[in-house]
Amino acid sequence: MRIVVLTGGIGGAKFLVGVRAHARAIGADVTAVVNVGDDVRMHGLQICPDLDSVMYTLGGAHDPERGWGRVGESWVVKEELAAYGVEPSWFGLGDKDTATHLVRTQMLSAGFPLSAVTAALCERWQPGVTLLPATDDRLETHVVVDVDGERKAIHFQEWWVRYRGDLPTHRFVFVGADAAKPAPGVLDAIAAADVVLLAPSNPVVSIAPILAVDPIREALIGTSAPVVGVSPIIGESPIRGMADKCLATLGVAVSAAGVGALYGSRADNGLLDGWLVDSTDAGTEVPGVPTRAVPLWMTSEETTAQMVRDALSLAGVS
Ligand code: GDP
Ligand code: FO1
Ligand code: CA
Repeated sequence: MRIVVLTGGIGGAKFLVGVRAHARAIGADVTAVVNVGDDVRMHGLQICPDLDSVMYTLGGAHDPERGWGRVGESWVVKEELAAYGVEPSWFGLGDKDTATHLVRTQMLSAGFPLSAVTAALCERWQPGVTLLPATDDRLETHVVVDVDGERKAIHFQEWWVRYRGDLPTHRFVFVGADAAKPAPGVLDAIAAADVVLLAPSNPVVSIAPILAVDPIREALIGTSAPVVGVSPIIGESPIRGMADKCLATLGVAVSAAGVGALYGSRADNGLLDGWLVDSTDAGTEVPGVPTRAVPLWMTSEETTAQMVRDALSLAGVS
Protein backbone atom coordinates (compact mmCIF):
# COMPACT_ATOMS: atom_id res chain seq x y z
CA MET A 1 0.00 0.00 0.00
CA ARG A 2 1.16 3.53 -0.75
CA ILE A 3 0.17 6.20 1.76
CA VAL A 4 0.56 9.95 1.18
CA VAL A 5 0.25 12.30 4.17
CA LEU A 6 -0.14 16.09 3.96
CA THR A 7 1.42 17.57 7.07
CA GLY A 8 2.63 20.56 9.03
CA GLY A 9 5.03 20.43 11.97
CA ILE A 10 4.34 19.19 15.50
CA GLY A 11 0.88 17.63 15.10
CA GLY A 12 1.75 16.15 11.73
CA ALA A 13 5.06 14.80 13.02
CA LYS A 14 3.37 12.99 15.91
CA PHE A 15 0.84 11.57 13.48
CA LEU A 16 3.59 10.37 11.14
CA VAL A 17 5.17 8.38 13.99
CA GLY A 18 1.93 6.36 14.06
CA VAL A 19 1.73 6.18 10.27
CA ARG A 20 5.27 4.84 10.12
CA ALA A 21 4.55 2.24 12.81
CA HIS A 22 1.49 0.94 11.00
CA ALA A 23 3.23 1.11 7.61
CA ARG A 24 6.10 -1.02 8.94
CA ALA A 25 3.62 -3.55 10.27
CA ILE A 26 1.89 -3.96 6.91
CA GLY A 27 4.83 -3.25 4.58
CA ALA A 28 3.40 0.02 3.26
CA ASP A 29 5.30 2.92 1.73
CA VAL A 30 4.80 6.45 3.14
CA THR A 31 5.39 9.84 1.52
CA ALA A 32 4.87 13.01 3.58
CA VAL A 33 4.20 16.24 1.70
CA VAL A 34 5.31 18.94 4.12
CA ASN A 35 4.27 22.59 4.46
CA VAL A 36 6.91 25.19 3.66
CA GLY A 37 4.80 28.28 4.37
CA ASP A 38 6.47 28.72 7.79
CA ASP A 39 9.92 28.88 6.17
CA VAL A 40 11.90 32.01 6.84
CA ARG A 41 15.37 33.47 6.42
CA MET A 42 16.89 34.60 9.73
CA HIS A 43 20.49 35.74 10.24
CA GLY A 44 21.17 34.68 6.65
CA LEU A 45 20.01 31.11 7.30
CA GLN A 46 17.07 29.32 5.69
CA ILE A 47 14.83 27.86 8.42
CA CYS A 48 12.19 25.24 7.58
CA PRO A 49 10.28 24.68 10.84
CA ASP A 50 7.78 22.08 9.65
CA LEU A 51 10.28 20.00 7.64
CA ASP A 52 12.62 20.08 10.64
CA SER A 53 9.89 19.20 13.16
CA VAL A 54 8.99 16.16 11.08
CA MET A 55 12.61 15.18 10.40
CA TYR A 56 13.74 15.55 14.01
CA THR A 57 10.65 13.80 15.42
CA LEU A 58 10.90 10.82 13.11
CA GLY A 59 14.66 10.81 13.72
CA GLY A 60 14.09 10.69 17.50
CA ALA A 61 15.95 13.98 18.04
CA HIS A 62 13.13 16.44 18.72
CA ASP A 63 12.31 18.22 21.98
CA PRO A 64 8.84 17.01 22.96
CA GLU A 65 8.45 19.66 25.67
CA ARG A 66 9.30 22.71 23.58
CA GLY A 67 7.63 21.18 20.53
CA TRP A 68 10.19 22.43 18.01
CA GLY A 69 13.94 22.09 17.56
CA ARG A 70 16.40 19.59 19.05
CA VAL A 71 16.37 17.81 22.39
CA GLY A 72 19.36 18.62 24.62
CA GLU A 73 19.77 21.95 22.85
CA SER A 74 22.15 24.74 23.90
CA TRP A 75 21.79 28.44 23.07
CA VAL A 76 25.28 29.94 22.85
CA VAL A 77 24.79 31.33 19.33
CA LYS A 78 21.50 32.94 20.38
CA GLU A 79 23.18 34.56 23.42
CA GLU A 80 26.10 35.79 21.33
CA LEU A 81 23.76 37.30 18.71
CA ALA A 82 21.86 39.03 21.53
CA ALA A 83 25.17 40.37 22.91
CA TYR A 84 25.79 41.96 19.50
CA GLY A 85 22.29 43.45 19.66
CA VAL A 86 21.41 41.72 16.40
CA GLU A 87 17.75 41.56 15.43
CA PRO A 88 15.44 39.72 15.34
CA SER A 89 15.94 38.99 19.03
CA TRP A 90 12.47 37.42 19.28
CA PHE A 91 13.43 34.35 17.23
CA GLY A 92 15.81 31.83 18.79
CA LEU A 93 18.04 29.38 16.96
CA GLY A 94 19.51 26.59 19.05
CA ASP A 95 23.14 25.60 18.47
CA LYS A 96 22.41 22.07 17.24
CA ASP A 97 19.53 23.31 15.11
CA THR A 98 21.79 25.97 13.62
CA ALA A 99 24.01 23.27 12.12
CA THR A 100 20.98 22.04 10.14
CA HIS A 101 20.30 25.54 8.83
CA LEU A 102 23.97 26.02 7.92
CA VAL A 103 24.01 22.81 5.87
CA ARG A 104 20.68 23.66 4.25
CA THR A 105 21.61 27.24 3.38
CA GLN A 106 24.99 26.21 1.99
CA MET A 107 23.38 23.58 -0.25
CA LEU A 108 20.66 26.00 -1.41
CA SER A 109 23.33 28.60 -2.20
CA ALA A 110 25.19 25.97 -4.22
CA GLY A 111 22.04 25.53 -6.33
CA PHE A 112 20.44 22.41 -4.88
CA PRO A 113 16.64 22.55 -4.64
CA LEU A 114 15.02 22.26 -1.19
CA SER A 115 13.76 18.75 -2.01
CA ALA A 116 17.35 17.56 -2.65
CA VAL A 117 18.59 19.34 0.47
CA THR A 118 15.84 17.67 2.52
CA ALA A 119 16.81 14.26 1.16
CA ALA A 120 20.45 14.95 2.07
CA LEU A 121 19.56 16.00 5.64
CA CYS A 122 17.36 12.91 5.98
CA GLU A 123 20.33 10.65 5.22
CA ARG A 124 21.44 11.46 8.74
CA TRP A 125 18.04 11.20 10.46
CA GLN A 126 16.61 8.20 8.57
CA PRO A 127 12.97 9.22 9.16
CA GLY A 128 11.68 6.00 7.60
CA VAL A 129 9.26 7.90 5.35
CA THR A 130 9.97 9.99 2.26
CA LEU A 131 9.85 13.70 3.18
CA LEU A 132 8.99 16.06 0.33
CA PRO A 133 8.58 19.81 0.67
CA ALA A 134 5.33 20.82 -1.02
CA THR A 135 7.38 23.00 -3.37
CA ASP A 136 10.99 23.92 -4.06
CA ASP A 137 9.85 27.44 -4.90
CA ARG A 138 9.47 30.34 -2.50
CA LEU A 139 6.14 30.06 -0.70
CA GLU A 140 5.78 31.99 2.55
CA THR A 141 2.78 32.57 4.76
CA HIS A 142 2.31 36.23 5.58
CA VAL A 143 -0.34 37.63 7.87
CA VAL A 144 -2.25 40.89 7.35
CA VAL A 145 -2.49 42.60 10.75
CA ASP A 146 -2.93 45.94 12.44
CA VAL A 147 0.21 46.86 14.36
CA ASP A 148 1.15 50.26 15.81
CA GLY A 149 -1.89 51.80 14.13
CA GLU A 150 -0.84 50.54 10.70
CA ARG A 151 -2.20 47.74 8.53
CA LYS A 152 0.57 45.60 7.10
CA ALA A 153 1.59 42.08 6.16
CA ILE A 154 4.15 40.43 8.43
CA HIS A 155 5.77 37.00 8.14
CA PHE A 156 3.92 34.18 9.88
CA GLN A 157 6.87 33.68 12.26
CA GLU A 158 6.68 37.32 13.36
CA TRP A 159 2.92 37.00 13.85
CA TRP A 160 3.27 33.84 15.92
CA VAL A 161 6.61 34.05 17.73
CA ARG A 162 6.87 37.81 18.25
CA TYR A 163 3.22 38.65 18.80
CA ARG A 164 1.82 35.19 19.78
CA GLY A 165 -0.94 35.88 17.23
CA ASP A 166 -2.22 38.54 19.59
CA LEU A 167 -2.90 41.29 17.02
CA PRO A 168 -6.01 42.27 15.09
CA THR A 169 -5.59 39.73 12.28
CA HIS A 170 -7.36 40.02 8.93
CA ARG A 171 -6.07 37.30 6.65
CA PHE A 172 -3.32 34.87 5.68
CA VAL A 173 -1.56 35.25 2.35
CA PHE A 174 0.55 32.49 0.79
CA VAL A 175 3.14 34.61 -0.98
CA GLY A 176 4.47 32.87 -4.08
CA ALA A 177 1.82 30.13 -4.14
CA ASP A 178 0.44 31.21 -7.53
CA ALA A 179 3.72 30.56 -9.28
CA ALA A 180 4.91 27.65 -7.10
CA LYS A 181 5.30 24.25 -8.74
CA PRO A 182 4.98 21.03 -6.77
CA ALA A 183 8.38 19.68 -5.72
CA PRO A 184 9.64 16.67 -7.69
CA GLY A 185 7.87 13.52 -6.54
CA VAL A 186 4.79 15.19 -5.06
CA LEU A 187 2.40 14.70 -7.98
CA ASP A 188 3.83 11.21 -8.69
CA ALA A 189 3.24 10.22 -5.06
CA ILE A 190 -0.36 11.45 -5.16
CA ALA A 191 -0.96 9.71 -8.50
CA ALA A 192 0.38 6.41 -7.14
CA ALA A 193 -1.30 6.68 -3.71
CA ASP A 194 -3.79 4.12 -2.46
CA VAL A 195 -4.90 6.59 0.18
CA VAL A 196 -4.21 10.23 1.09
CA LEU A 197 -4.35 11.31 4.74
CA LEU A 198 -4.58 14.89 5.99
CA ALA A 199 -2.66 14.87 9.27
CA PRO A 200 -4.27 16.55 12.32
CA SER A 201 -2.26 19.65 11.44
CA ASN A 202 -3.28 23.28 11.50
CA PRO A 203 -5.73 23.55 8.57
CA VAL A 204 -5.08 27.26 7.99
CA VAL A 205 -1.31 27.65 8.17
CA SER A 206 -0.04 24.06 7.71
CA ILE A 207 -2.40 22.33 5.25
CA ALA A 208 -3.82 25.34 3.34
CA PRO A 209 -0.38 26.52 2.10
CA ILE A 210 0.17 23.06 0.57
CA LEU A 211 -3.25 23.20 -1.08
CA ALA A 212 -2.47 26.72 -2.34
CA VAL A 213 -0.11 25.11 -4.86
CA ASP A 214 -2.76 24.66 -7.54
CA PRO A 215 -1.43 21.47 -9.19
CA ILE A 216 -1.34 19.77 -5.76
CA ARG A 217 -4.92 20.75 -5.00
CA GLU A 218 -6.03 19.62 -8.47
CA ALA A 219 -4.21 16.30 -8.09
CA LEU A 220 -5.98 15.69 -4.77
CA ILE A 221 -9.38 16.62 -6.14
CA GLY A 222 -8.80 14.38 -9.16
CA THR A 223 -7.22 11.35 -7.49
CA SER A 224 -9.06 8.05 -7.44
CA ALA A 225 -7.51 7.34 -4.03
CA PRO A 226 -9.70 8.12 -1.02
CA VAL A 227 -8.76 11.24 0.96
CA VAL A 228 -9.36 11.08 4.72
CA GLY A 229 -8.64 13.84 7.22
CA VAL A 230 -7.97 13.66 10.95
CA SER A 231 -9.28 16.48 13.11
CA PRO A 232 -6.71 18.61 14.96
CA ILE A 233 -9.53 20.00 17.07
CA ILE A 234 -10.94 18.03 19.99
CA GLY A 235 -13.93 19.68 21.62
CA GLU A 236 -13.59 23.42 21.12
CA SER A 237 -9.84 23.94 21.08
CA PRO A 238 -6.63 22.80 19.42
CA ILE A 239 -4.41 20.56 21.55
CA ARG A 240 -1.65 23.17 21.28
CA GLY A 241 -0.64 25.94 18.92
CA MET A 242 -2.54 28.67 17.14
CA ALA A 243 -5.28 26.88 15.19
CA ASP A 244 -8.02 28.62 17.21
CA LYS A 245 -6.67 32.08 16.32
CA CYS A 246 -6.25 31.06 12.66
CA LEU A 247 -9.75 29.60 12.35
CA ALA A 248 -11.30 32.64 14.05
CA THR A 249 -9.60 34.87 11.47
CA LEU A 250 -11.34 32.91 8.71
CA GLY A 251 -14.64 32.98 10.60
CA VAL A 252 -14.58 29.18 10.88
CA ALA A 253 -15.87 27.50 14.03
CA VAL A 254 -13.14 26.02 16.25
CA SER A 255 -14.56 22.51 16.15
CA ALA A 256 -14.14 19.24 14.28
CA ALA A 257 -17.26 20.17 12.28
CA GLY A 258 -15.81 23.59 11.40
CA VAL A 259 -12.51 22.19 10.11
CA GLY A 260 -14.23 19.32 8.29
CA ALA A 261 -16.50 21.77 6.48
CA LEU A 262 -13.49 23.96 5.64
CA TYR A 263 -11.87 21.01 3.82
CA GLY A 264 -15.26 20.11 2.35
CA SER A 265 -16.71 17.06 0.65
CA ARG A 266 -15.18 15.74 -2.57
CA ALA A 267 -18.70 15.43 -3.89
CA ASP A 268 -18.88 19.20 -3.53
CA ASN A 269 -15.48 20.24 -4.98
CA GLY A 270 -13.81 19.81 -1.61
CA LEU A 271 -11.18 17.30 -0.51
CA LEU A 272 -12.65 14.79 1.89
CA ASP A 273 -14.00 11.28 1.44
CA GLY A 274 -13.91 10.78 5.20
CA TRP A 275 -13.35 12.78 8.40
CA LEU A 276 -12.05 11.26 11.62
CA VAL A 277 -13.08 13.06 14.80
CA ASP A 278 -12.46 12.39 18.48
CA SER A 279 -14.82 10.16 20.46
CA THR A 280 -15.96 13.18 22.46
CA ASP A 281 -17.07 14.78 19.18
CA ALA A 282 -19.24 11.81 18.16
CA GLY A 283 -22.23 13.09 16.22
CA THR A 284 -20.18 15.68 14.32
CA GLU A 285 -21.77 16.29 10.94
CA VAL A 286 -19.96 17.57 7.86
CA PRO A 287 -22.18 17.93 4.80
CA GLY A 288 -21.44 15.15 2.30
CA VAL A 289 -18.59 13.61 4.34
CA PRO A 290 -18.82 10.31 6.24
CA THR A 291 -17.38 10.87 9.73
CA ARG A 292 -16.24 8.40 12.37
CA ALA A 293 -15.47 9.11 16.02
CA VAL A 294 -12.47 7.40 17.66
CA PRO A 295 -9.88 8.46 20.27
CA LEU A 296 -7.65 11.11 18.65
CA TRP A 297 -5.19 11.88 21.45
CA MET A 298 -1.72 11.02 20.12
CA THR A 299 -0.34 9.99 23.51
CA SER A 300 1.86 7.14 22.26
CA GLU A 301 3.04 5.50 19.06
CA GLU A 302 0.54 2.69 19.60
CA THR A 303 -2.50 4.95 20.15
CA THR A 304 -1.48 6.99 17.11
CA ALA A 305 -1.03 3.85 15.00
CA GLN A 306 -4.58 2.88 16.01
CA MET A 307 -5.79 6.28 14.75
CA VAL A 308 -4.09 5.51 11.45
CA ARG A 309 -5.76 2.09 11.26
CA ASP A 310 -9.08 3.84 11.91
CA ALA A 311 -8.39 6.40 9.17
CA LEU A 312 -7.51 3.66 6.67
CA SER A 313 -10.59 1.71 7.65
CA LEU A 314 -12.76 4.81 7.10
CA ALA A 315 -11.03 5.19 3.71
CA GLY A 316 -11.94 1.58 2.93
CA VAL A 317 -8.34 0.53 2.29
CA SER A 318 -7.35 -1.33 5.49
P1 GDP B 1 2.81 23.02 13.63
O1 GDP B 1 3.12 23.21 12.17
O2 GDP B 1 4.04 22.81 14.43
O3 GDP B 1 1.86 24.02 14.19
O4 GDP B 1 2.09 21.62 13.68
P2 GDP B 1 0.87 21.04 12.84
O5 GDP B 1 0.21 22.09 12.04
O6 GDP B 1 1.31 19.80 12.13
O7 GDP B 1 -0.06 20.57 14.02
C1 GDP B 1 -0.65 21.48 14.89
C2 GDP B 1 -1.96 20.91 15.31
O8 GDP B 1 -1.74 19.62 15.90
C3 GDP B 1 -2.70 21.73 16.35
O9 GDP B 1 -3.82 22.34 15.77
C4 GDP B 1 -3.09 20.69 17.41
O10 GDP B 1 -4.45 20.79 17.79
C5 GDP B 1 -2.84 19.36 16.72
N1 GDP B 1 -2.51 18.29 17.66
C6 GDP B 1 -1.44 18.26 18.49
N2 GDP B 1 -1.50 17.13 19.26
C7 GDP B 1 -2.64 16.48 18.90
C8 GDP B 1 -3.27 15.25 19.33
O11 GDP B 1 -2.78 14.53 20.20
N3 GDP B 1 -4.41 14.89 18.69
C9 GDP B 1 -5.00 15.67 17.70
N4 GDP B 1 -6.12 15.23 17.15
N5 GDP B 1 -4.43 16.83 17.29
C10 GDP B 1 -3.28 17.22 17.88
N1 FO1 C 1 8.96 29.11 18.19
C1 FO1 C 1 8.96 29.99 19.20
O1 FO1 C 1 7.97 30.12 19.88
N2 FO1 C 1 10.07 30.78 19.44
C2 FO1 C 1 11.20 30.68 18.72
O2 FO1 C 1 12.17 31.39 18.98
C3 FO1 C 1 11.23 29.70 17.67
C4 FO1 C 1 12.37 29.49 16.90
C5 FO1 C 1 12.38 28.44 15.95
C6 FO1 C 1 13.53 28.13 15.23
C7 FO1 C 1 13.55 27.09 14.33
C8 FO1 C 1 12.39 26.33 14.13
O3 FO1 C 1 12.40 25.31 13.26
C9 FO1 C 1 11.21 26.64 14.81
C10 FO1 C 1 11.19 27.68 15.72
N3 FO1 C 1 10.04 27.96 16.45
C11 FO1 C 1 10.06 28.92 17.43
C12 FO1 C 1 8.78 27.24 16.19
C13 FO1 C 1 7.99 27.85 15.03
O4 FO1 C 1 7.87 29.23 15.16
C14 FO1 C 1 6.51 27.47 14.96
O5 FO1 C 1 6.07 26.79 16.07
C15 FO1 C 1 6.22 26.74 13.75
O6 FO1 C 1 6.58 27.41 12.57
C16 FO1 C 1 4.72 26.42 13.67
O7 FO1 C 1 4.69 25.34 12.87
CA1 CA D 1 3.56 24.87 10.77
